Amino acid sequence: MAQSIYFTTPIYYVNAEPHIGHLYTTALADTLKRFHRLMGDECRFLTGTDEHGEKIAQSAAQAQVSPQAFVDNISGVFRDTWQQIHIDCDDFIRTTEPRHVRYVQRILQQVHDAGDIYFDEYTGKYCVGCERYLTDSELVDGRCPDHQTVPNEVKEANYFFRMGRFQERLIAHIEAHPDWIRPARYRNEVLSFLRVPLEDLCISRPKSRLTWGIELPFDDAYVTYVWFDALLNYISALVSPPEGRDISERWWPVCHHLIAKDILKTHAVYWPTMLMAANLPLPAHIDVHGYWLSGESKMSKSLGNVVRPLTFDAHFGIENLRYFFFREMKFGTDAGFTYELFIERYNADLANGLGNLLSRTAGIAHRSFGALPPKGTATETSENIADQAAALTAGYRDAFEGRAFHQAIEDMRHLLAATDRYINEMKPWALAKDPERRDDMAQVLYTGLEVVRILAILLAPIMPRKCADILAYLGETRPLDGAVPFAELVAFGQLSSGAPIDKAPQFFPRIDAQKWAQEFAQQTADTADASDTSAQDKSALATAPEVPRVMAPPKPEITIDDFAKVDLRVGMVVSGHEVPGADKLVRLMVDIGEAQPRQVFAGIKSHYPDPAQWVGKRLILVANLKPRQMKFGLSEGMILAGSSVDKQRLVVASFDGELCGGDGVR
Ligand code: ME8
Repeated sequence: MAQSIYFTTPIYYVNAEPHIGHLYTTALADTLKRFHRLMGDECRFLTGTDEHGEKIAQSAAQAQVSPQAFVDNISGVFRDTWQQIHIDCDDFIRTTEPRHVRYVQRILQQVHDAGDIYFDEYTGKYCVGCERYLTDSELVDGRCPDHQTVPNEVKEANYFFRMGRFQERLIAHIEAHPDWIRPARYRNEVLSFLRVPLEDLCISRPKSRLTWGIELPFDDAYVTYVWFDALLNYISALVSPPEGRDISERWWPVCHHLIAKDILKTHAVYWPTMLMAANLPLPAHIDVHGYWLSGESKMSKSLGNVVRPLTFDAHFGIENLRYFFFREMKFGTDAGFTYELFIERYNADLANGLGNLLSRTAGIAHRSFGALPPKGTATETSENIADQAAALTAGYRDAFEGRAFHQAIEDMRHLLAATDRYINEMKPWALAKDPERRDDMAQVLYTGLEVVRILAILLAPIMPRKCADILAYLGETRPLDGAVPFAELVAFGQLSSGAPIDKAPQFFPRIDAQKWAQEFAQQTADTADASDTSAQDKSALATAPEVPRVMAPPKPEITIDDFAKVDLRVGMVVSGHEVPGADKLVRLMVDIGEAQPRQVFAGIKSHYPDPAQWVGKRLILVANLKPRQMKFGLSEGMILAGSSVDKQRLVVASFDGELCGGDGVR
């Protein structure tokens, strides 16, 4: 029977731009939605941004813009990033949207009326990174283990949610639903946390200290605080969806939360008790994954060791990273990301594995038949391969539903290896020379190509566009949306023999590991003492060796008055965008202190492929250059840049120190 499932990702803080840790959970939701669609189920997928609180207010202050301008910008970067890499979400919620604010106030009032919110004075240790109080037992050497900072002692009169009142009910729920929190280790962690009495939860901040939040409906001197605000997004988005009418009854009870272990407590303790207080059903599942590590530590914006999705996409293709994610991370445990490991896995599994199987079989089929080969007469080995494929497809649903992606991929790799062995034994390239063995040759090629067809269907939720291209090449055009039953799609023996095929394109070209190793070594040396903490986004920082300079003759002399006519301003980039259809241009929105940021088209794309990398940076803008109407829109200024010493790259001009945004430059 078809199921309905509502997948949610965390809504991400907008104090910094997305990195591949955020991408993992988002790609997970996207993959699960596509997988369930393939199975004929119906899904809804929500993601979004978490925009209130102390840490966002601090980041906005640092960037010298209003919190609203700041969150508009970074939330836009999240949304644009997901769009550019084809994340298929049904809704994107922002906690600053009126639909969300309304709902939070409604629930706060309801829980207050029921007597589960009270006013009291409290002293506690607050971690701004986690946006919550930490208990002494959570601290390691007096520091937050995730952010490695010493929490602030806060003493304040505030509103509290009677979380403790729901402790027994929560324990009973977890015990009655063994797979409510998955994998089991996180369920056990929550149960052990619940062995000690649960403290009530502080849910407010006085406006005298923080205004950047949602006002309490029963006390306008206070705003509600991060978690009571943020968690409700999962329902507020359903109550007022983009489609219009309330769809919460249909989708809320079938909700699967996807989160990493950093927010387990908030999702498995705060959230269900809030729902109990509001008389709402609990979500169906909480699926918890581990961390992507960079070296020894969690990849995180506060530690600065991040890789940006769009930068990765520009160099290696985002779908290849999605494959790496699912192959490398055993769901629930941590996994390491390095470019080197990615390249190794890509070359082994995709370039030499799937890609090579496809190109070697399709190449001979194209030359010998000009078409997909006939089935030929089955052999014992080919039947074994067909049986192995049948076992794989039969176990696929359980593997994905049990979040055993890495296992499913390992089984796929075994099938691929068995098929490769068969091809090596049968040597179809030699059979092609013998007219009497045409049937044998057809049979081997058919088996190889049929395995590719089946694997491309199984991998389509993970690499949707790449697999769609492979399937189209193999003449498999049936939709992967449940219209054709899954079992029918993947039954062995459906390759359309006789359909013409072209020479196979290179679906997975090999990555030159040595070339990249040199590049990484060079960049590590160049960035060893760089103060920019994003320096570890290595591929964004490609530099080239120094070569002697040749100077062009100076232009005719000008006076200081001539120079004074050029109005140079310090501008802060508030957002950076791709320009569809333009190879060289990026679109930057630059704030120089006017009512609206300026739109500037800059020809820096080939040197700086990720336009979002400029957000928050200060550049020099020629502010009184006559605006230029371009094919893509009006360009209202020009940013200063020069050539690198080797003349190979463009380097955007910046300052040796912080400057005041909007000020003139002399
Ligand atoms: O916690 N490895 O937002 P956030 C794996 N706003 N996943 C990672 C990761 C890593 N290194 N880094 C980030 C918040 N993530 C709150 C959530 S929900 C009502 C409010 C992913 O921006 C992972 O999904 O800190 C993690 O749970 C989430 O980003 C934290 O995002």
